[in-house]
Amino acid sequence: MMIKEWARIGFLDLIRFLNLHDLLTSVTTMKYKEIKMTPNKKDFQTNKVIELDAVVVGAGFSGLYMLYRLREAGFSTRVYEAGDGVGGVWYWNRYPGARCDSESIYYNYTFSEELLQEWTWSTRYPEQPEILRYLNYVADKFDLRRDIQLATRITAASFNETTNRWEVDMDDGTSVSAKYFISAVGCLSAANVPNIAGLETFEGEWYHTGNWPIEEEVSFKGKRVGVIGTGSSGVQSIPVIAQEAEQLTVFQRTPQYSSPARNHPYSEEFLKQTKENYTEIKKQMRESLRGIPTDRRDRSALDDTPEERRRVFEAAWNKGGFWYLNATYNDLMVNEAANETVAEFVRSKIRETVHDPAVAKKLMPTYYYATKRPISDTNYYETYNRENVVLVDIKKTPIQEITAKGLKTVEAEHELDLLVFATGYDAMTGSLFKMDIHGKDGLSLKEKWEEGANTKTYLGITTVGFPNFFMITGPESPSVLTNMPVSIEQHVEWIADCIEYLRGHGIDKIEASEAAEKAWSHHCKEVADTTLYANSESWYTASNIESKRKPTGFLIYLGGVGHYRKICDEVADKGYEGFTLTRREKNVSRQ
Ligand code: N01
Repeated sequence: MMIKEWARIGFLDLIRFLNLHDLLTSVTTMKYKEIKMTPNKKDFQTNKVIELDAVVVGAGFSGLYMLYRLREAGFSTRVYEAGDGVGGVWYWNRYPGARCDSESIYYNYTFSEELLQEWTWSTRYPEQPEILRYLNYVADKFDLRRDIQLATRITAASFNETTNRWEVDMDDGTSVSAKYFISAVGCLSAANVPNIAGLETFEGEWYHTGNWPIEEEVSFKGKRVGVIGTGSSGVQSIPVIAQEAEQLTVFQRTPQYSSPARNHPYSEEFLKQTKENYTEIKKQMRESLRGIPTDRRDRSALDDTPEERRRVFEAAWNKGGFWYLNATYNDLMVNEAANETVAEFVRSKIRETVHDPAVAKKLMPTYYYATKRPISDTNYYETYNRENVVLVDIKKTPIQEITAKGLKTVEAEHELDLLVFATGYDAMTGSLFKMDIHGKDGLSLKEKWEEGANTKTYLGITTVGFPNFFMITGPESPSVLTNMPVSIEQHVEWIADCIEYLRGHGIDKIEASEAAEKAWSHHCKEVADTTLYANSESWYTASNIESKRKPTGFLIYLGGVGHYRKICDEVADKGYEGFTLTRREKNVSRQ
């Protein structure tokens, strides 16, 4: 099936076909009761129960905008953030070489024309400190900090069926009550340090890329450094570490498809043109497949001759960034033979770049292109030509243990002073599971999603059994396969509009219907099953986490940003089709 055909799959038709209309918007009456809080549901400093309209978890891209939208609409809202500063993943990911692989002019909020005009990015692919500065600028510009509580982790949240409110507990012992509980935890924020025997005996320093020290400067100078993992974080950090370390040993389990980012400063003229055209750029981003206005050629890779194909791939390679390579043909992810053409193109580049043929061979992936997230790099493959860099294939010679002096594979012991875990995240659900979330009848989110979240959400925003709970970029939404700020803005706006609708219609409780959830999950799976992504062995399917090794299926909706937006809008236009809305008898609004 061609990608353009995905757009024809009508989710709402499916709902109609399954006769879900009768289940929709079943309005029951229920007397709104006074909130009864257990004694510990208090702020211990003031000894008062804090009652809010909404609690938002996390102060990254999602949490900041959610706060802004809800506050603008007059809802009392508080954001809780575990970090000491705003920024979410951009606060924690301070590893060397950390930068964004979406182009900066697209990787920003678009909701404020003033902000678009005021902020100027320095380079095409911005580094972590610049993105963090941007998010801090946003927090200040919109006066968001007064409603953000930093250094506070939400540990638990439970839905009180008598009050139809969430009771939310923090790690400082305080609790609040909120009508709406909104997750803005991000998809990739629960760091995964694999359970390798002996780590506690290691006498050197060790760090995870996603939890890089904040105050302390990590120096690689004169050190023997090991990096485990060659995903985006490994591929970005390896070339930078190699320049400083005395010796760098890379422990690679699976090679990656990576293309050069070709990062560069923006010219003043380009930035001026961009700012003048943001209205059109924004429209293209919102209607696109992946949230970036790249023109995906509506042509099969197999319709071109090998020479013509090579020319097309070369042009994309030279433009820089994997998004361009992905956009070369419309069937790279749905046709094995087409996929092999781009896979072989990248392998040919590795062959050309890496001097030692044995090392080049180790670096060549053999799985379908982009079924692990592709990467944009700066001098990644070139780094293996350096004399101080060694590549160890730990699929062939697995890691046995970490010792006091370094890391032992079945073949050799590698002495190390510093070890970097670039081993990724418990993605999509890991951060949600860090909180003990309970819905109706005490149902725990962890238990509900024990076998994978991929079969149990409605629109990737809500899940049955957890009323008044919303997830920004949750499992089964387009999220991480798109330019994130675009998907984040769409979710935040949809959730804010929904909450305003509930207030306007005197509705106390919103919950997805089982039938709608089933239909949505079925739709997500049927779209994924038409693609090569269904074969993915990566965090896309949670197969990187030992405890989740059971195949969970694909966790992301592949229908595309524009198409997904239409579905969500149609659901809202039809009075929140697929949801059960419970009206309160008396209009005792707390909002
Ligand atoms: O993590 P990953 P990441 N023993 O899961 C290996 C986003 N991101 O932090 O492939 C040995 O991709 C694992 O091997 P394998 C982006 O979406 C964006 O790099 O499972 N090795 C793999 O090589 C990205 O996709 C930016 O066989 C082990 C690596 O560790 C996502 O975050 C920058 C292992 C993990 O790769 C995650 O990227 C950075 C073990 N036990 C990240 N366990 C931007 O540019 C895992 N590995 C925006």
